Amino acid sequence: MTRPFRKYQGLGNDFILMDGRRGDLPDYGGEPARALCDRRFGIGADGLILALPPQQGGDVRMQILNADGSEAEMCGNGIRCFARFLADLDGSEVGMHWRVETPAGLIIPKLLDGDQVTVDMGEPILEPEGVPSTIPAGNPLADAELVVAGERVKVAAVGMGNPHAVVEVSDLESIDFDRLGPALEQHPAFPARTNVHFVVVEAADRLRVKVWERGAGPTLACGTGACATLVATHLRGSCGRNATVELPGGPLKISWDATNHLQMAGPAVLVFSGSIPDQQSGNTAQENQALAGNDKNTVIDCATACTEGCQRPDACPSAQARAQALAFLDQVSLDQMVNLANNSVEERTRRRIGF
Ligand code: ZDR
Repeated sequence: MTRPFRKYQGLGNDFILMDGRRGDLPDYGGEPARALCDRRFGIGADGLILALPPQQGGDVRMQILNADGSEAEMCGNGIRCFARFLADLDGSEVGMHWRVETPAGLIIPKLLDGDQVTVDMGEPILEPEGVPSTIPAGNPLADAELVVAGERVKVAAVGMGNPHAVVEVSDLESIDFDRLGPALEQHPAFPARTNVHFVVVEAADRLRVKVWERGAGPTLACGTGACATLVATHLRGSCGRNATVELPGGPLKISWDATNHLQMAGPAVLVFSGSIPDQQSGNTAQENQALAGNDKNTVIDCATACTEGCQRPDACPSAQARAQALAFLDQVSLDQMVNLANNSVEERTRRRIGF
């Protein structure tokens, strides 16, 4: 068996996307995601994003797995790709929006013309515990000088559901990016690790950023990071509330609106589609079901998931179907059943021979 996937990119931040809205995807967390994202032995991507059944009244749930197999709470470029992916699958038109459940809360992407998608990214998190970071709370920005790989660096901590460290520099070329990036990603001041952004403020409405992503290393763009960078530089007084954030992969438009929400606009583009052999996937449906704690909203295919015993004895979909059939049989006489069967045979025969 194979499973279909599509690959999308937003400013060169690239993702494998898979549709599991019917609840039929295995768990790809950890090694399976890492293997699929591998650029030599796999499809190659900065992350794997799954569309899953909603659990909290949204339209759909998004799971984001980094290239190292770890799970992220949010992904700005990824959610634009996610919207384009759903639109391509479902034939959605410009103006369509989705209420997407993420571990960072409900995020709403909306289709614009061409390849553009706009996203209400929600409110920034400034309290260090929420980022999470041990940098002491500020007023309101938490920033402090940290020793990173032997250098003293002024770092601001901002959350967009996922953690970000923002470092203002005067020149992106002269920083020791390959040393400072991973050292800051793993710095003890960020207990859940962090995405790292080095920023030059070129004008009050233009920032230039270099990104070291948690779980993926250097990437060409970061949507949540562009928002966090605007928040940090604005609160330091060096930038306005609206800016073009120039990333290695291209520009994102970010604005911090009067309702304290960050709005992001940028492209999302289909690269190619394909299918993978099923053995590259993670847990079986059975293992998944056990992990999901027998969530009653999950669709179960009893024929494949329950071969070694019922996976959901307290609400078995197969038993429910049998009970419905028995109730139906109770209400219908033998003659009615024979007529029903004859009619349906007749109907199918007519259809086959084109009457
Ligand atoms: C940077 C990112 N791709 C985006 O566009 O927001 C987010 C991906 C997730 C990130 N690597 C993390 O928080 O672990």
